[in-house]
Amino acid sequence: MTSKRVAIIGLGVTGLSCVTFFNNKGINVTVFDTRSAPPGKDSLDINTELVIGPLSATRLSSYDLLVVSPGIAIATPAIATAIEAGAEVVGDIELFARELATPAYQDAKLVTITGSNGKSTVTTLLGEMAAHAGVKVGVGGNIGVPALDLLSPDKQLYVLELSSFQLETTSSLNADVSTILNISEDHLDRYPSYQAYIDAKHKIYTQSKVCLINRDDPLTFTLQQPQLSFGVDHSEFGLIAQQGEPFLAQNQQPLLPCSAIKLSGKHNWMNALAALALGQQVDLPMKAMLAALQTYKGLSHRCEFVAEHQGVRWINDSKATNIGATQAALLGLSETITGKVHVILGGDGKGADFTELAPVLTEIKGQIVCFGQDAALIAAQHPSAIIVADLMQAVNHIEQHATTGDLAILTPACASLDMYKNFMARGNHFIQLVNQLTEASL
Ligand code: UMA
Ligand code: ADP
Repeated sequence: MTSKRVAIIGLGVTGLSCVTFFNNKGINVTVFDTRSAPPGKDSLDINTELVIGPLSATRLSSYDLLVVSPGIAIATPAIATAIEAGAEVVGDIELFARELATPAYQDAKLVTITGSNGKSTVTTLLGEMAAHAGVKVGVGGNIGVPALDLLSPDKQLYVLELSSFQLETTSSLNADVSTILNISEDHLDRYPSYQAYIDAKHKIYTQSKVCLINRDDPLTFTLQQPQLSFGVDHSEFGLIAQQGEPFLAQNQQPLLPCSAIKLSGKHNWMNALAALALGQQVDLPMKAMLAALQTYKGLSHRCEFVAEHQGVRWINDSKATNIGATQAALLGLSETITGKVHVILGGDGKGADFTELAPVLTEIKGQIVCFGQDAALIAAQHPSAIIVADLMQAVNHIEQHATTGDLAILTPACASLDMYKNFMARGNHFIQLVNQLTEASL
């Protein structure tokens, strides 16, 4: 690799991790970024060349290896031209995979996780399970810490959350076990078709010794063997009832009552089963995994309880950035209350077909309030849905209509980028608005 000319495309956290990786090997790279002020600019070593502005096909074609960040599509014309001219294209996960295959890491195990929803929850949960078992674990990937930054010879296990973008440029992972948790429409602004998105997700199985599928989602199925499965019925990793109470189970043997899991909603029981199946494949003791399930409270902005105000429970699910996540939240949480559900939806729909949301909205007896760029597209799915200007108006509208026993949830089914920096900023704004309601009534 040393004689190759290497270009890093994108100077976000991924690009920076790649620069560090090559610099540590004594290899000089050139960095390209189309943004006028890429976020990693100030952290870049002054000896590393940075080219800012539109990507040039001629210039990129003079490199042997293009390391493309996940936020940039490899179909971008300048990159596509360079590939046609003979350049090899990889991403940071491919660099990680090649490094993990070297003798320094021969004893480390690898679990890879993808899916449209639940990736971060399962990835973090599995990390907690490993930590409970005393295993030295590195947890990262799409969840935030670039995979290359995790590499260290003392780690016994790596748990990587992988996006479809990352999988597009990856071919050499040799994971001990991998899963596609579920597939529903997402990122249709980036892919030419839904099938292209599904195909990118399935690249995870071809780079894995064992595949974990979701029995309830045929889009996760594969012909590749060996495989194992999780799902709501009782086979393999599944659910059973004992004295009317649901239990997590393996081959119909009870493992833990679902009521003992800290995470709420049926979709999280599925996430728990997936984590148990993955953990068992890399030899984590069942006892430690079950202990972790009873303490792990979940991540912020995922069906997170905010406050109870005048008998109404307010829930922040800002991370629901696609239709599948919103469906899971509305179905999973409506079973847990006696009153009505009121829902706030909207933002940047990323090209999704919102007619798929209509059936679940039909079940909503409370207010359906839409805001943001695609508010009209969503409001068109239910006759009584209303459109408001912003999140503050949405919260105030629901406050005026909700009564004791109701649940009010921000579960937008959209990305936040039309109005916020990211889903965290949107969720934090929602929390602030709800807390203001509570304070005003004191
Ligand atoms: N960008 C440009 N020009 C460039 C390079 C990037 O405009 O030359 C834009 C991209 O279009 C994108 C943004 O900058 O909007 C960030 O892109 P990036 O590739 O620099 O991203 P990183 O900062 O390296 O973060 C990436 C993942 N981001 C994306 O896939 C967009 C992070 O996932 C991930 O945590 C990080 O690597 C570490 O692995 C974020 C994400 O939104 C959370 N992922 C998507 C999702 O979960 O839905 C896939
Ligand atoms: P990801 O990393 O795939 O975006 P997260 O764990 O961050 O997944 O959760 C994102 C959203 O998806 C949240 O709104 C959460 O409530 C919802 N969610 C979590 N697990 C599932 C699941 N198994 N099926 C459907 N939706 C889910």
